[in-house]
Amino acid sequence: MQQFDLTIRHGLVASDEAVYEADVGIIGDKIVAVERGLPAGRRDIDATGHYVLPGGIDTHCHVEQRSGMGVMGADDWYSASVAAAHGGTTMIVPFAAQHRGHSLKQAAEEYTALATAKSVIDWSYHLIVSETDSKTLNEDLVEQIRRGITSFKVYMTYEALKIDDYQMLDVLALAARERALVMVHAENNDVIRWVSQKLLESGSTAPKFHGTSHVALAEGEATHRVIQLARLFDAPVLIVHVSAPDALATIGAAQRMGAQVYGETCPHYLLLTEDAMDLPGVEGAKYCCSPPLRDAGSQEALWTALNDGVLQTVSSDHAPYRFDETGKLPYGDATTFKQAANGMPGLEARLPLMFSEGVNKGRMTLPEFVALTATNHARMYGIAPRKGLIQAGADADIAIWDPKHEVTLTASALHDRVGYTPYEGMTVTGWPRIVVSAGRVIVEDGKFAARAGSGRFVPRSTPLPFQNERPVSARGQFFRSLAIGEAREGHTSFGYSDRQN
Ligand code: DUC
Ligand code: ZN
Ligand code: ZN
Repeated sequence: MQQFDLTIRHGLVASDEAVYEADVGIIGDKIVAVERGLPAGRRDIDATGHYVLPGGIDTHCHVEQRSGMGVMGADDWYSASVAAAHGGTTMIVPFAAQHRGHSLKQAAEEYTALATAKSVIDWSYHLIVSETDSKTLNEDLVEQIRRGITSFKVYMTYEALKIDDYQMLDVLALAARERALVMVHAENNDVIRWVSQKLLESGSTAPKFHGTSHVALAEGEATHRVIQLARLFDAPVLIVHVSAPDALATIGAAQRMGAQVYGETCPHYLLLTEDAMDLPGVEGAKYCCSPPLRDAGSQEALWTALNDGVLQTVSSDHAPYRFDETGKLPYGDATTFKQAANGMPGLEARLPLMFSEGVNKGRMTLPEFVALTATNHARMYGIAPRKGLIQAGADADIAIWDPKHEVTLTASALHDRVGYTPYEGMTVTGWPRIVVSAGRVIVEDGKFAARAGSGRFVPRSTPLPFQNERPVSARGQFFRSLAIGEAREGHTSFGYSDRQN
């Protein structure tokens, strides 16, 4: 047997299904053996008392990206990937955003250049599609999908990014045809706009009114609407950052009807409540995100939805806006809830929070934790089997996890450039002692060693919903063919009737 470059021995390996004793042998960037009793490699790590976990994959984070409100985040690909690595995440998939009037192709190329130069861990990106002209959809987007960018996000709110229902139909039809996954920010724009306007007119400007304006039924309505639009084509959709029971009920009902609907939530919806937006002055702006934080009942519903499989992924939705004029407070203390940048940081703390609050508190098992933070992301977004599991043939992306290590979260101890953490002062139990990325030890006992640009682009294959594809209904077939101009009288799929479905 060839000598291993690196071995991780005497630990407990965890997958999305089981936890078991095994050693891991690595040659170059790949795992080549997972079994008991492996001989020591050139470097041998003693993982006694540790879990050996697949490195986290974060498929929803905003890195070096201008937001829908036009604000640039504080983290670039270097700082974001370094922060991710410190928390045990070994692949990030942020967003290359097309802003209106700009080319999708150019957005993708510019973003690729930034990531190539700076990321310290492996990466891909989704696209944000804000235009639906033929060049964007039929040329640029198709080209991107074929080079391995097999998912993209659309917004139903934010004036600068949102697409209307007609555009959504074009997007969903194209995604069904090209086997790409549509991620949706589902909130009813006009409800938010109307409530915000009335609140501002009445002088209600404090951060807590962000929550009032993004009322849960606005999320529920948009979630229901986009699911129905997707069902026209039997197109899969993934609802990102689900925050409330209204949306959860809609997603669950659609799943029970057999619709290919998936969902994601984030640690802040599980662990924080709307009360945080009601801190004195503008302090609450730190906690404004969209959809907003909800109440304790919503938290319980989200934990249950993770257990029941209604939601498949937990992402950070890292949105790195500083608590100053560059991000949260463009008008200082006079900033209204409508002007504060939306989102909060969370890349580095995602795994520790989910481990400490999820696994340690008995809300999920270790395999569920692995599924929700790594394996499901890999499968859902076409990264498996290369990543997301510890198995022979996979990339050697591993977090060697000390389940007893206590860390008190503070802005200064974390590695992003945001300057605050919504979890300031909270102690978590469980942190990665060593992080391995593509066979390289890049974090060891808090010390970091990897150069900017050493992460690699990972082309993604077909997302899970398109693998083992279920038969498309007569309705789906008809509207898919209508979208490509093939539904004509005399054509086999013509004559679809709602009575059939
Ligand atoms: N949507 C996101 O996905 N992230 C931050 C803010 C938002 O509206
Ligand atoms: Zn969003
Ligand atoms: Zn986001």
